[in-house]
Amino acid sequence: YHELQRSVGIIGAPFSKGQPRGGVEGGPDRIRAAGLLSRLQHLGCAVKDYGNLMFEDVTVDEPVGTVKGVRAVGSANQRLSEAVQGVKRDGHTAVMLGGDHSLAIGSIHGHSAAVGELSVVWVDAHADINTPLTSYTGNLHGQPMSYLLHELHSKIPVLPNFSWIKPCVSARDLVYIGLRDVDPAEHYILKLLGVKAFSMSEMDRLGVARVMEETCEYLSARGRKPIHLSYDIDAIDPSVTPATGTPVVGGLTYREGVYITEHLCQTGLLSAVDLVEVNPLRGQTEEDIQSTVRTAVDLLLSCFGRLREGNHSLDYSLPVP
Ligand code: HAR
Ligand code: MN
Ligand code: MN
Repeated sequence: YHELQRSVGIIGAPFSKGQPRGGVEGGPDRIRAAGLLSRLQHLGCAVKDYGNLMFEDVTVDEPVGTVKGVRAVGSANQRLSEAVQGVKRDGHTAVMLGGDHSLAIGSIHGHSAAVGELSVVWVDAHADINTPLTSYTGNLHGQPMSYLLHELHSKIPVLPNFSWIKPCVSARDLVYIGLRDVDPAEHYILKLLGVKAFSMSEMDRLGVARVMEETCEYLSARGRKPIHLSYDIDAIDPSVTPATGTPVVGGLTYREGVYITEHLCQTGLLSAVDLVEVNPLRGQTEEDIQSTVRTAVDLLLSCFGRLREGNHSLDYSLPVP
């Protein structure tokens, strides 16, 4: 089992204006405080922490139609896109710690600007593919994929601070895993575009091993493009990861959640990872928060080679008495 030396560039994105609940901006620091960096280094990764992004204060940000926080989200994501491009140019696998899931706009945009065509694996209870015109809530964290897909470009109105966003993902290069709370318009879009989706029903029918086999088969049939993994912590069951803004019952077990990242790691194609929607203010107890944060760290470690069977470095040798 050859362990290649991976290098990881971490960007903190303490941003919450893609949704109404405060606290999710505390995700990056909580995840770091749980030992992410040192544990990645113990795995043999070279780690560079780019720190937390500073976002422009957008003071006047009236809703555009029903959509809230448009200017703030547009501007924050433009910054994030540039930061991700920098991390990719430095040669690292990019890790973006959110923050809410509207940040996938900048993360995927920047990733694609740096490396070209991508495969996107979106692990989430939600499809986050509402257009600004279909969203019931007006929350931008329920919409990021709609701005990124070529096929939806003609359905996206002009929005302030969004003009820099160019669609960069094809519907055929997108796979969803874990869906269980999908709005009617989102369901229509998934069917219309023929997006590959493994909802929790498929997880029940096929099991996680087949879901991951089929995911990777499907993606590799379209060429071995770099993979962008966008992992919303609410994909995991709220009994394990309760500290998140929009928990939905019936989610992935811890084991299924980790299997997904172990499997994607083995492809050797993971090129950027988002870990979003950890909200330390949404837990009822400190244990709720810790369980959520610990799971987030474990997901990231298995993206970078941690195996449940155990690991050892190439130069390990037994002590001689
Ligand atoms: N579909 C709903 C909306 O558009 C709910 C989105 C829920 N938010 C997330 N995203 N956590 O994964 O607002
Ligand atoms: Mn999401
Ligand atoms: Mn979600």
